[in-house]
Amino acid sequence: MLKLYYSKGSSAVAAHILLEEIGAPYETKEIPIAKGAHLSPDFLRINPKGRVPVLETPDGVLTENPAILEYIAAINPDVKLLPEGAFAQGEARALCAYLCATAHVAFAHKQRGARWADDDSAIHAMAAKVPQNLAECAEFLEKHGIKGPWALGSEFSFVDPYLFLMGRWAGMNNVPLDGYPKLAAHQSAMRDRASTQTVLERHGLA
Ligand SMILES: N[C@@H](CCC(=O)N[C@@H](CS)C(=O)NCC(=O)O)C(=O)O
Repeated sequence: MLKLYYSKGSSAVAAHILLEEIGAPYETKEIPIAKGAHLSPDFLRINPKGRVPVLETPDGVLTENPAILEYIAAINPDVKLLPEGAFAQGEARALCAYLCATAHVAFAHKQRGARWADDDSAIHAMAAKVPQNLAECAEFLEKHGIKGPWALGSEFSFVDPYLFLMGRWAGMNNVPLDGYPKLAAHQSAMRDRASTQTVLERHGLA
């Protein structure tokens, strides 16, 4: 059985929603980042990066949101959450890569600036720029990232729970998505899904 290691309110929300979409039993283990559990020796043995989400699978441990999300979709072909064809799959991966390496990293500069600088004023300056950077990410996603109504067009896919995180990253930085109609509609469509509602409840975000 799959086992998701998560911290409440973290980016693990995306994989959690996807597991609910699949509808098969899965296990979870909470790793509260606020209590430093992600840096415990036990957890570091599972993921030496000290990050969540982590997915334990019958084949081994997977880390990184894009890999975890695509894997869950790929092993459940009946649920049809992996787009068909090499090009459509490439587009899905490109969007996941953007969310992972650009949008999520832009968000991380708010609290994790010490990863990129030692100087307090540089860390402060990076944090101050987060709203602007996230607004630029939202602008890009609105114009070039999301086809609508779902990320890849008419079909819901494994990318959608990941794109949903953009609302949280933006919201936590006072970047309203109202000015981005496709993104705002996507947020609302995601919130209408039973999977999202279950997971937001479990993460204390409902
Ligand atoms: N690139 C990784 C990023 C994972 C990540 O940074 N997760 C955050 C929670 S959203 C975390 O574990 N933070 C703990 C830390 O940064 O020390 C992914 O997409 O899975």
